[in-house]
Amino acid sequence: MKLSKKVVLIGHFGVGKTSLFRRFMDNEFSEEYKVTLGVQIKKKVIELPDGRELSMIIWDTEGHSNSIEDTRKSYLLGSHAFIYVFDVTREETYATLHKDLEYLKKNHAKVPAKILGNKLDLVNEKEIAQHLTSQEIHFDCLTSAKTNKNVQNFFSELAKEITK
Ligand SMILES: Nc1nc2c(ncn2[C@@H]2O[C@H](COP(=O)(O)OP(=O)(O)O)[C@@H](O)[C@H]2O)c(=O)[nH]1
Ligand SMILES: [Mg+2]
Repeated sequence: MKLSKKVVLIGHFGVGKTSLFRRFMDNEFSEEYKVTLGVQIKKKVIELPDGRELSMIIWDTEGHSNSIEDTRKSYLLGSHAFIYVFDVTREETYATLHKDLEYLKKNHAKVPAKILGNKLDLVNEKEIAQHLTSQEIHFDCLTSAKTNKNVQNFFSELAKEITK
């Protein structure tokens, strides 16, 4: 049977959702900022360590400026995982993290949400990790869509987790 999972990128505008999407899908990156309108959806077939094939259907949503509740409900429905992306250089992009996670838990209780701090290339990793921890921002991974740091690894781990 063909394995297929829907994974949705969410988070504030400009945090790098589309860049992570492009990096993962096509190994490309651009400095140019083009706002995503609505959603773009692409499939990538990856091979799991046990030899099975997984179709990861990634939804790159336009994001929000205020709260996850502004995201269209239909984007979130039927997901197997959420990737909540924030920008490590912009505090306002993780200020609503706790509230947004609560919303997801309440409305999509069974769907795992991964927290990803992006634009790691712009900061010192150790310092930012300490800062986030002191702010009680718990993250699963820190990435750079620009340098590709931790991106492929993050998606591989996620693929394993949602197919266990
Ligand atoms: N330095 C750096 N810039 C990034 C990174 N990821 C995205 N950007 C830049 O941040 C801006 C917003 O990125 P985008 O992917 O469109 O964000 P989105 O609105 O969340 O989809 C663009 O100018 C990107 O080039 C990163 O890891 N490092
Ligand atoms: Mg985008």
